[in-house]
Amino acid sequence: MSNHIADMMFSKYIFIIGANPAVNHPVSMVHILRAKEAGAKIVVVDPHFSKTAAKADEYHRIRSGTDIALVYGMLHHIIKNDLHDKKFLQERIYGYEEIIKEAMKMTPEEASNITGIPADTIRHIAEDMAKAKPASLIWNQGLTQHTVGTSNTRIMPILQMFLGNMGKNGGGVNILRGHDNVQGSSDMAANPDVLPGYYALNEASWRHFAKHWYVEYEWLLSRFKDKKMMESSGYAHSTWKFGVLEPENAANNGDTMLRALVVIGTGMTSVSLLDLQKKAMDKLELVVFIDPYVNDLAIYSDRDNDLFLLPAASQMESSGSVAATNRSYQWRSKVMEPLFECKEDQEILFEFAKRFGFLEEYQRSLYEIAKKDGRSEFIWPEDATTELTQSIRSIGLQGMSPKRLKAHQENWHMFDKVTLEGKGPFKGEYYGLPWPCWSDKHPGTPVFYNDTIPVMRGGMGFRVNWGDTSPDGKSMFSARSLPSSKIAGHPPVSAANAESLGLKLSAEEKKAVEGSTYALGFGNNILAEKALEAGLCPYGNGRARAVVWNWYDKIPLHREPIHSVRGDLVDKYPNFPDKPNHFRANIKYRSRQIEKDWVKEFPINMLSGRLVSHMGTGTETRSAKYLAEVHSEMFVEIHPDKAFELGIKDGDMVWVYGTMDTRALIKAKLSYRVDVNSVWMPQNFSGLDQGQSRLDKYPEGTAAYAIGESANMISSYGFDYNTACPETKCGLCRIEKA
Ligand SMILES: Nc1nc2c(c(=O)[nH]1)N[C@H]1C(S)=C(S)[C@@H](COP(=O)(O)OP(=O)(O)OC[C@H]3O[C@@H](n4cnc5c(=O)[nH]c(N)nc54)[C@H](O)[C@@H]3O)O[C@H]1N2
Ligand SMILES: Nc1nc2c(c(=O)[nH]1)N[C@H]1C(S)=C(S)[C@@H](COP(=O)(O)OP(=O)(O)OC[C@H]3O[C@@H](n4cnc5c(=O)[nH]c(N)nc54)[C@H](O)[C@@H]3O)O[C@H]1N2
Ligand SMILES: [Mo]
Repeated sequence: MSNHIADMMFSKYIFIIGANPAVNHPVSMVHILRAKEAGAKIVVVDPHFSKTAAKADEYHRIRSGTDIALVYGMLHHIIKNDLHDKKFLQERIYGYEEIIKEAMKMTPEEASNITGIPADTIRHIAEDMAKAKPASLIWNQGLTQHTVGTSNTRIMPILQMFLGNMGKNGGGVNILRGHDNVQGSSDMAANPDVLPGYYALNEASWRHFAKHWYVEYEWLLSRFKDKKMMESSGYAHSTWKFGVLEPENAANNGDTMLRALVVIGTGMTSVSLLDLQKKAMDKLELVVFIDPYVNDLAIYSDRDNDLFLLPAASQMESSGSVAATNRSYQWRSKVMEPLFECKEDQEILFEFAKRFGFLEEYQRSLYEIAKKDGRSEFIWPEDATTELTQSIRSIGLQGMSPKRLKAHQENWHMFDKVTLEGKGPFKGEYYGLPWPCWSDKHPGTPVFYNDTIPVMRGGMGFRVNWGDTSPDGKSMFSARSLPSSKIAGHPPVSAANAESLGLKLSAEEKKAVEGSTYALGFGNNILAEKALEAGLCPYGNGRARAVVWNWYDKIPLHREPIHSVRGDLVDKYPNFPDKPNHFRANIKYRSRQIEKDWVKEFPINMLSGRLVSHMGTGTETRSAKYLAEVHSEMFVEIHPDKAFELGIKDGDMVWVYGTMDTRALIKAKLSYRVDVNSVWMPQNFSGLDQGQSRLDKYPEGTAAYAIGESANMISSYGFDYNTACPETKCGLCRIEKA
């Protein structure tokens, strides 16, 4: 999220595309509605008439998976009418000319053909948004769960850059994050292709963390089969099953098949192709679930041994730092001690490390941090927070500390609710020190990429992360400077360039930072602090890349979903070529798309989303009596015309057939919220396996109060080309009365 939620008070126009905050982010929705009361226009683009759409000034129905075509259609009109911010593009963006070329190809008429939104409406949205200054853009899972998910998340900031809406209050790209602390878990590297803080999987990063963890690099290396595996992405949440079921993938995994699975903090039935997941689980030698509840996937298992449920403490029974959707870190206090035999997650992991024989190395940094403080025992979670804030410098967590975070938590009343600015002793700080927070004096950064304020007020340009020049020899530095410095665009600060950037280091300081960069420091924060003193942002002042030269799609391109309801467009806008070794699995794209005429056999587009009373898989909320009562049954929304055609009445049970030889038994709910070619269902149910109840698989006394078919039993095959996020926001199905 580039801005923050209350910052929408400054917006004149809020474009919500692929998000439904009225249901999924009710608190954010309050801010959006306040902005509306203050005069902002709310526009929703969604294939489903959502509750957010019901509160909007305008709602436009889009065919799912076609948002890129919509944005190019809008850009076509914006560029033709000279409504784009040329100065912003020229000074701060690399490769925008390529976007212009592509936009000129996508007339609003062609965009209309692809998206289903009338061409005049596309022109009207484009014009209104361009003229509203500033406009905010909100998205969420409606954009990410597609083969083109990453391209979606690139085209939206590109739109905002063309409109000059980045780096401004009331503008920006505002991705409403999912779970509590999902921002924190991605900062901590819940992703298999990075180290914490998004450090690349390479030797320099491993050596950096080896220092902060007080272990030898060689010891870390010895934990892997070889250096290549140490520097390769792991299996993803969505691809591990292929590492069990498809022997060909062993070649991507150090020549072995997966043999064990440990699940900690995910419900699992949330991942597409649930049937394959179940088959993979039953083939493993060992399966462990670490969860406060009976994990949803566990009850799908037919195995009768080597499956363990380890009871984890809940968030109420643990404490620590968590990151909010706007990059603010907050301290969370324990409400109660863990009940019965459950243990906090870290205690379970410590027990694992002990049995694996590396507890001493695992905890060493905690003891070292305690030692520096004159203690012989470490304090959890304070010392762990110190470790992570000191080591994660790439995104600037080093200015945070348990002390600072706790002080913010204890003084909520001292912060402005709209601007996040502190008062009294917190004057000059922003609530939760939204990263980057470069030093213990830095205030945090409430709005990304604002280069019109000094760095010590949260100013910065774009990060310089891909070298100083592009392959075609263009500078990757901004043409502008921050008001705190005369130097325009510049590289990330390092020991090697400190002097040329005007940083003043004593001989002693030079020695202390030798060979280091702002991101690879250890033991001191000299480079970042000297950069701040010189008015510079430690990570450089660069240009955003509209062209990503090292990716298959160098600019975002519309590609039809693998299972497209518009079969007539799949050759004109083909999906990606198949991708070998994608998070260790060989993944099909185009070959699957042309395997057959999918839409002939499965003529209905399948959408899924969420219910306000349930969370994720529903594991937790369907185990809460009152919430289970609010929505107690799985359902599928079908347009009345389609239902009539299929002989289905409201409340009938129907079989929904997916494209992977699976089906689900679900209650039909007739609704105009979907168009005639689409159905919508919540993702929050599981416990029913293609018509068969799994209730008897719960250990005694633990069964959920409500169960239902999982949408992911019938979701289609398809994964984002960069992240492997499952394509659960479109896909095809066929419906028959049961
Ligand atoms: N009550 C509740 N709140 C939650 C959750 C929950 O399960 N329950 N889950 C949390 C989590 S983990 C997350 S990530 C967030 C998710 O929050 P959201 O992303 O808001 O959730 P969804 O309802 O899955 O999807 C949002 C909208 O995208 C639309 N959509 C689908 N396909 C497309 C498309 O191709 N283009 C466009 N423009 N729109 C499309 C859907 O119709 C839907 O209305 O919610 C969080 N909050
Ligand atoms: N069809 C379809 N599928 C989807 C989506 C969709 O829109 N449509 N959305 C996707 C998205 S965005 C998401 S985020 C996923 C949601 O997917 P999940 O993250 O899989 O869903 P949750 O049910 O929230 O799972 C959290 C699990 O962690 C457990 N848990 C809670 N607190 C703790 C704790 O402190 N420690 C431990 N160890 N465990 C804990 C809970 O009991 C639960 O089992 O679903 C994805 N799948
Ligand atoms: Mo999510």
